[in-house]
Amino acid sequence: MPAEPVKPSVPPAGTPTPGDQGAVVAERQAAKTEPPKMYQVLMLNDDYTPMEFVVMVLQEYFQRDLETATQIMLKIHHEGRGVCGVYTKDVAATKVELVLAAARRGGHPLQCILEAA
Ligand code: TYC
Repeated sequence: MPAEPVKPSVPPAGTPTPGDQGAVVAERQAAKTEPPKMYQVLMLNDDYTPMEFVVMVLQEYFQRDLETATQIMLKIHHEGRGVCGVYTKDVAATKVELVLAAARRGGHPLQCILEAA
C-alpha cells in the first residue's frame, strides 16, 4: 500500500486563521521616494569676461557642443543671464565651484549661481 502524501504543515498564504477577524494585509506599498529637487546653474553677464572663455566653460563643464555653447553665451550676453544646465543640488553646487575657480584662475569676473529649478 502506497504511503499517504505528507500534508504541508503551513497553510497557504492568505488562509484565514482563527482570530484574524477577516483582516486584509496589504502586499504592496506605494513607492515613497520623491524625485530629487533639481537646480539650475546660471551664468551672469559682465563686461570683461571674454566670450571665448564663456564658450570654453560651457563646453568643458556643461558638456555643450560648440554651437550650443555659443548660443547660450550669446543669450547671456544679450539677456544678462542664462541656464548652463539643470542638476541635482550637489552636482549643481560642484559645477558652480569649478566654474568660479576656473574664472578666478583666468582673472575673469564671471559670475555663476545656482537656483532652484
Ligand atoms: N559680455 C561679455 C563680453 O562682451 C561676454 C560674456 C558672456 C561675459 C557671458 C559673461 O556670462 C557671460 N566680452
